[in-house]
Amino acid sequence: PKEIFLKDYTKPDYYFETVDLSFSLGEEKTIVSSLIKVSPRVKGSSAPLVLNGHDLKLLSVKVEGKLLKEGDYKLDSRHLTLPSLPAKESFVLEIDTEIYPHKNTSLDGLYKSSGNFCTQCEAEGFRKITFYQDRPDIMAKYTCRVEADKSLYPVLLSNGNLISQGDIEGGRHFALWEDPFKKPCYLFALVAGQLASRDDTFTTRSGREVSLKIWTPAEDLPKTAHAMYSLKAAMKWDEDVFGLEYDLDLFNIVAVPDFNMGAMENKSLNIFNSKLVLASPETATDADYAAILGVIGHEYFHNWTGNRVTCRDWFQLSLKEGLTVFRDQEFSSDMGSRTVKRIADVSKLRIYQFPQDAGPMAHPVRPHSYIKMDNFYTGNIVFQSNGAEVVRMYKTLLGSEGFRKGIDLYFQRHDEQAVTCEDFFAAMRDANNADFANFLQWYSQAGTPVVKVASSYNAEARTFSLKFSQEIPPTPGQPTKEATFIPVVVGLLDSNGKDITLSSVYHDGTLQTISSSSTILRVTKKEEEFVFSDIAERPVPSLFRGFSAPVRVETDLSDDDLFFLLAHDSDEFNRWEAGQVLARKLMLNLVSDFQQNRPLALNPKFIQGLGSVLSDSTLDKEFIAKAITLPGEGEIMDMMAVADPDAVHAVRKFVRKQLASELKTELLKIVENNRSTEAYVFDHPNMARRALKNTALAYLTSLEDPSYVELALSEYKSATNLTDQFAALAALAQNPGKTRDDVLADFYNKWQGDYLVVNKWFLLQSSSDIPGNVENVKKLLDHPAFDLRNPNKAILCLQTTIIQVYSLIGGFCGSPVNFHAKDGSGYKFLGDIVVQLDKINPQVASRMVSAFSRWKRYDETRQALAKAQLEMIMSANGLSENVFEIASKSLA
Ligand code: BAL
Ligand code: ZN
Repeated sequence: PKEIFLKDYTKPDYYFETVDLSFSLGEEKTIVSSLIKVSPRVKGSSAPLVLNGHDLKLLSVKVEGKLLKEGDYKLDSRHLTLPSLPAKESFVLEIDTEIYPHKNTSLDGLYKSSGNFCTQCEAEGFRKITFYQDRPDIMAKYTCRVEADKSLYPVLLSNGNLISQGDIEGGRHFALWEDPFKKPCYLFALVAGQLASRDDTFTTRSGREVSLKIWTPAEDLPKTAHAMYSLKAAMKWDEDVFGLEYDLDLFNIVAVPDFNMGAMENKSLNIFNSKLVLASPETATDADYAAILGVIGHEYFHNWTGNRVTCRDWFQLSLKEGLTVFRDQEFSSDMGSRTVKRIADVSKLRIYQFPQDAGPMAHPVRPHSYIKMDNFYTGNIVFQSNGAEVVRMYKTLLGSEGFRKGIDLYFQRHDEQAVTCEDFFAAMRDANNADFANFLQWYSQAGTPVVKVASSYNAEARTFSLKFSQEIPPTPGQPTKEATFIPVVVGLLDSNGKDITLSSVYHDGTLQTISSSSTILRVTKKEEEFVFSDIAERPVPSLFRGFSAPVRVETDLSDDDLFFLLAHDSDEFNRWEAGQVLARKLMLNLVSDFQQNRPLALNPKFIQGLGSVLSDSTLDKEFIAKAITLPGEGEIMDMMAVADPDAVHAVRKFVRKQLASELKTELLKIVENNRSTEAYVFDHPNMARRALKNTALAYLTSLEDPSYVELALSEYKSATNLTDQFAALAALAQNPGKTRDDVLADFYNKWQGDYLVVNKWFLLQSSSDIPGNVENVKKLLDHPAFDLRNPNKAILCLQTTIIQVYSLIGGFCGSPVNFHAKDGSGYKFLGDIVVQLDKINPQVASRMVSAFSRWKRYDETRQALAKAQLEMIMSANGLSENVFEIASKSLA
């Protein structure tokens, strides 16, 4: 496989001005005709035109209407090369290809999902549809004619506006679509099938009436109300916050059961994995509702950040994704609780991004090279969170107004262009005349910076000093790193826990006056000091408020300081953070006790600290739920020199049970006081109430006390929505035994007709930490609702395959104690699955194989077992480039 480098980027020799596509969809084959107006970048160019193409049968090529003979072009398994072309300002190229969507299980290009045709072209799927310059800097205006059997595919959709439609002979019909905006081919989309729509309208602030349609199978339409609400909220929010209006008269969303990603932002025809569209109180949880809001927003926001202005090349992916993830985070924050959303996003960063940045797949926000671009889409929903943090730092440094000025200039300069991360940086800088020092390092250096902070108070001089040192650990191909620009938002607490009004800070020979309770320190060097003056007593510093930079922080704060911050910090995020730092320290110490066979004992001050948060009625309920949730096992393992899944698991379980036992009276009160028999409402107060109640219930049930098990069973039975019902099920499923088995069986019986709910049932079991769970997961593979093992069924009925692979296999890898089982059973299970799955869907297989990537973090026995599986995978016949890249880099 060939590695592609950013440094090798060259402009295309030919541009495409217009593209007229025509699809004749059929059961056995589909004919794709394209007519492209081509113009050389340099007049009179004699460069060959190289087109990408994969799994295509070429039927014919014409240039200026003249049919080319076999010797007139070169065809290999990945390219069609036209060596001699007319020396004209522009010419017409026509290509006919034949493709087989019903056999396409990669879900990349044109494929069938539950009997309907649909497409996924990002990053490089368009080359599986027709020969094309499949790169984002080729932006053209498209028309698309779709023709199909009318009874099988009554709905025919593509990008832009519907120009005409009608019946043709043989029971077929057609629709002609025209997209007035230039776009790269990765934003092309086509859908054909038996679909019904929920219809609504949105009037933009300049008075354009936009028709909104959400397409699903007719029986699912009642479950699209929340998606429609989310879309309209997103449209309004983008106008209010960024002044960005929708630019066409029609916006379509289609939900399909088989989709590699969460969703896709194709121009005016977003395609979604159905789990991110369909919701009803009985079949979706609060988390699903929140995810739908965020992802509908995300894809809609791409219309400007991604579609109107796109990436010059795939190395710039963060230009659109980092920015759009940031925008969807802000949208969700404004629709709910800002602190809780920030906590959730930072947790994801710690669970997914930081470990990746410390492993063999570490890459900068803008990578230098890749083998398979798909491998940068590292989660089916969550990805590019580092890129979003970089965008957030611009906002932190510039403030909301300055950030908005930068965004305005970005669109003023680059509308309908394909640009780079530097272009975004330059717009932010120029609009604000800002000094961003060495900020650009964030784009080119991999790895998570480690920032150490030492504090000292000088009572005589009434000064308080903060000394920072930063270091970025080595990553593959980058042994040494430069300092980067780290914005540190700081406040100082007095002995009453109140913010001190800061008056001035001395740094680098200059004295800066301030008059506020928090300030931003610009840390740009490997080591530097900031000294606050006029500080009457030793303060407790609150550092990196709101998580102002995506770094790992090590401070000299004592446990007492951290308990003080947990109790008093005016920055709610940092209250949570103080509790997490304490929990991590405490758990790491207990891990060492466990490893040395010392008895485990939980610090009573920690119990007391969390107890006070638990009973503080002034706090937001969802915040309390987050604050009493312990850091995950992965986070603790991430801090160890040699990760020990068994010890970490035992310790986390121990701490949870201790907390539950000591705080049971308060926890029980919480469960009792936060029930509701009212109809389900998706709003922050109700979600917060449910989150707190269900967190408390899980704690209590972990005690395995019959009265609490009874309580959870009664919550399960009396629940009026899936959030409460599923939470009670999950609480009960913690403890192996008959109650667990019975309640899981009951849940399946109730929901077997709804594949999205069944999916959650799979995930709950596969990610379970009950001992020896690999055997249960193997049994689930043979469950009638799961069919990866049967390749024929997998192809015919992808619906129950790809979504469930994420749940069943991905879920299993998310349970450290079972995936890393010392006998190697978890590794063997995954190794076998990856080889099978790679033949069906390489993109999903490569996401699964990533679970092996940090094998060197474990003890020698586990290392040997994991390495053997990676080697077995590498030796498999016909390995995809996707899996090859991850497996080979992991072994390197
Ligand atoms: N552009 C890939 C899908 C997404 O950003 O949601
Ligand atoms: Zn996106």
